[in-house]
Amino acid sequence: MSVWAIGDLQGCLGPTQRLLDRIRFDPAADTLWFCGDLVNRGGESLETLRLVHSLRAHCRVVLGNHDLSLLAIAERDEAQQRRVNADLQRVLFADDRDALLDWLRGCPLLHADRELGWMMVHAGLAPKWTTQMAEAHAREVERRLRGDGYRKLLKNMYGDRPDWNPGLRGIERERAIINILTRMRYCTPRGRIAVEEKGAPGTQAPGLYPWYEVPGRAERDLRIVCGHWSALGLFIGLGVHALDTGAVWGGRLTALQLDCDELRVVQVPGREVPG
Ligand SMILES: [Mn+2]
Repeated sequence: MSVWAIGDLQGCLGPTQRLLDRIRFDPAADTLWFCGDLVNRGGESLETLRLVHSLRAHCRVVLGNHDLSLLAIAERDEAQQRRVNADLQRVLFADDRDALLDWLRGCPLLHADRELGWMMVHAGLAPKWTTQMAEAHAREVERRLRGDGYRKLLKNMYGDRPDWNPGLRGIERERAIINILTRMRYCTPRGRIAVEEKGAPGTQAPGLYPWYEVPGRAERDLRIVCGHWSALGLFIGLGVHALDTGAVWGGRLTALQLDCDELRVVQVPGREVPG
C-alpha cells in the first residue's frame, strides 16, 4: 500500500502511463496524489483527463491554474470555445465533457492528510498562512465552485489583483485565494505575488522570494507537495516538495512516495517536444 504524489501532467498521456507502470501503481492498494494542471499543452489532455477520472476513486487531485482555466473556458459560448488551442478544444467538444468537467469542478484546491503528515496544493501558500488557514481558505472557494455561484466565480476569476488580505470579501477574496493556491511562485514579504516572474530562484527581481522562503513566513505543521513551477524543477527543502519537472516541455514527469520515511523519487522522460 503506497501513496505517491505526481507532478503536473499537462496532457502528457504517455509519460503518465509510463510513470504509473514504473511505480507499479496498483489501484486496489495504492493512492495517487496529482498536483494539478492535468491538462493543456501536452496534446493529449482529453485522454489524460479521462485516465485520471477513471482512477478517481484511487486518487486525490487538486486544481491547477490550467484546470481552472479549462473550466472557465467551458462556460463561454461555442464561438469562443472554438478559439482556444486544439488540445483544450478536444476536451471541450468531447462527448463525455460534462462528466469530466463536472468531476473536475468538484476537485479541491488543497488536500491535507494529517495522519499521513502531508498537504498538497498546486502552487503555494501566502507567507502568513498556516496549514489550517490555507485549508479554511481553500474550502471557501471550493464551496463556491460546487454551488450555484460557480459560473459567476469562473467568469470573474481572472486578474492579478487584489493582493490577499483577510478583510477581502466576495469575488475579490476568492480570486486572491485562487491566485495564491494556483499561481504563486515568488512574492514579497507582504505576500504580493509577482505573477510575471517564472524563472529559477536567483533570476527574480530584488525584494522577491520563493513563496516557501519568505522571511517571517508562518510555521507549517505538514510537509507540502506542490507543482506549477517547472523552472524550479524537483526541489525538496524547507518542508516543501516541488514536483513540476516540466514533462510538457520535454523535461521529466516525477513521482514522490509520501508514505515512507526515506523519500523515494521516480522519474520518467516527459513528452517529446516537436521540432
Ligand atoms: Mn500551473
